[in-house]
Amino acid sequence: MIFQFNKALVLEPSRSVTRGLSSQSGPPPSYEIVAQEHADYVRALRECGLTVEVLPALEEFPDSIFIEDPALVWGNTAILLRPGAPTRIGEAGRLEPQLRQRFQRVLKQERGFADGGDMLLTPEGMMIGLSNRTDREGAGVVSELLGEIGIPAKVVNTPAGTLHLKSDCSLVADDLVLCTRSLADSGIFKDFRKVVVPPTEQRAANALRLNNTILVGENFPLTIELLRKEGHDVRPMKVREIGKIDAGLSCMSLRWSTEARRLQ
Ligand code: CIR
Repeated sequence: MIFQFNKALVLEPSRSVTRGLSSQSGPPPSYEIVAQEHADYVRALRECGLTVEVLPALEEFPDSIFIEDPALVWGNTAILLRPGAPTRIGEAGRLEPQLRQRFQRVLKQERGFADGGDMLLTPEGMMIGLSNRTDREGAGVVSELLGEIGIPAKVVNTPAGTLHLKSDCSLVADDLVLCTRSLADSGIFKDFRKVVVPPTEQRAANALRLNNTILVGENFPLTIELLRKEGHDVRPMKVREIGKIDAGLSCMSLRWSTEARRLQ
């Protein structure tokens, strides 16, 4: 059930995306190439069977293209989060009216900080990674809100130096995680089978399964091969430019199924 999606919301990249937050020292991304990568991403979502709505760009928020971070969505419910980067916290307020138009129930995190990139949904519940963006108070408040919609939550540690929990892992089947070596060794996935990304392809760990297809960065051929050997349908995606501002594939959309009721 957790890989079944029929709807997605994305936000057009703003020209200010060139000033997006980055932990890297290289050149900033080009707006034009980010826009191309984003258009390819929207096409991929549609070809995976999702109805995608594209919201207009928010120029005053350089990272607003990463719409996964200010909200969580499930079935007919949305949870507005409080993103942990000072330049991003206002994104949630801008998203609120859009979510109210589309979801019957909108809950709000009122305290602490939490980014959607730190939330990994599994068939057993939500793993919430503590990181520089998600603090213990925020994780606690989000756990309570998830409890209101019947999703149990478990708070885990994100490896030091990693932006988000999902920068280092993705669930690609009910019992199979794609992750970095440090997360594989951390014990948080002891009940899952694991595909560990090669050391040269750390960023491949942020993949995205949509229905029966897994989107993976095209610059990660070894990981693509490992997943195909597991029998998965993999669609390589261009992510080099958004990678310059620490992003991957899950962060550019909010995805849900209007049919979702219970986790299992
Ligand atoms: C940021 O630092 O917030 C953005 N430059 C990247 C956010 C990526 N989000 C995600 O992986 N969920």
